[in-house]
This record gives sequence, structure tokens and C-alpha cells, in this order.
Amino acid sequence: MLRLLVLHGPNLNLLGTREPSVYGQASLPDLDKSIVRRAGERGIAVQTKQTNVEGELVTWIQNARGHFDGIIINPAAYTHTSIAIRDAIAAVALPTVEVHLSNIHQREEFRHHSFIAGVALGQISGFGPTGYLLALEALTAHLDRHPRPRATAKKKPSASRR
Ligand code: CA2
Repeated sequence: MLRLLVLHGPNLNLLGTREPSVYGQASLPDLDKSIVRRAGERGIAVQTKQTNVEGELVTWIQNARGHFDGIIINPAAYTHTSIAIRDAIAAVALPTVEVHLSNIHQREEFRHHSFIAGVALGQISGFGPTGYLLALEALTAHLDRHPRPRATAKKKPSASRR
């Protein structure tokens, strides 16, 4: 079974509560549910995570190696600032798709540049929540064409017996 990690960056926990004209009405849990549902229909296991902390994203990306086959990431504002996230993606060498809800190229100039795009398979921008589902399709199609040894689920620490 393919295992994909979906990462949401800073402030995306506010989805559905503010700026609906830019980011839509759906909340982050709504968005995650639609991703998990679509993945389930495709027989893919997904784990979704959100953080407002750059270093946490870096650690999650590093730890994905061996446990996930690919990453879908909306780095949010870190897209435009984070060499650390770019370096982590390059280091783990897992196929990664960059997603943005809004079309960053139609917005302010400072959003036009992505530090992530150069190390991503591709970027999907401007399709709202559908972008994550498109990313799922794109990533699975890529993994079908470029098979690699499958990732394995992380072992839960077993309770110690005395
Ligand atoms: O369009 C996207 O998905 C962005 O990654 C969203 C980021 C923005 O900095 C990027 O340039 C483009 C911002 C995420 C903030 O999300 C909010 C959601 C609701 C209310 C306020 C912020």
C-alpha cells in the first residue's frame, strides 16, 4: 500500500474561519477528510499534519524517509522564505508535490517566488481544496511510473514487560 504524507504549513489551521474570498469556506478538518476519503478510494494510506512551526515541518519531512512514499505539502508563507524546508525536501529525496489553495502567481509579487518549487515534482496552485486531490493523482501517477521500494509504517513502541 502506498503511504503519503500531507503537510499543511502556518495559519492553515484558520481555514474556513477568515478570508473565505481567498481561501474558501472549507475548514482544515473538512479538507483533510476529503483527502483521506479520496486516498481510501485509491487504496492509499495518508497521514495529514499541520503546524505553525517551521522546524517542525523540517523534522516531519526528515522523518518521512522510509515511512512514506511521497509528500504533498502546502508550506503556506514558508514557501516564500524557507531554505530549511527546501533543503529537507532535497535531503530526503521523496517525490514531493507543492500545493497552494490560491493562485500565488496572481497575488502580491512576494508570493510569486517559491523556494520549494525547485525541489518539488511540480506545483499546483489556484484550485482551492481540489489542488490536494490533483496532487494525490499526480503523485500516485508518478510513483506508478517510477516504482521504488515501498515505505513501511512506523512501528509503535511496544509496552515493556518486566
Ligand atoms: O494559497 C495558499 O495555499 C498559500 O500557501 C496560503 C498561505 C500564503 O502565505 C501563501 O502565499 C499561499 C497563507 C495561509 C494562511 O491561511 C489562512 C487561512 C484562513 C485565514 C487566514 C489565513
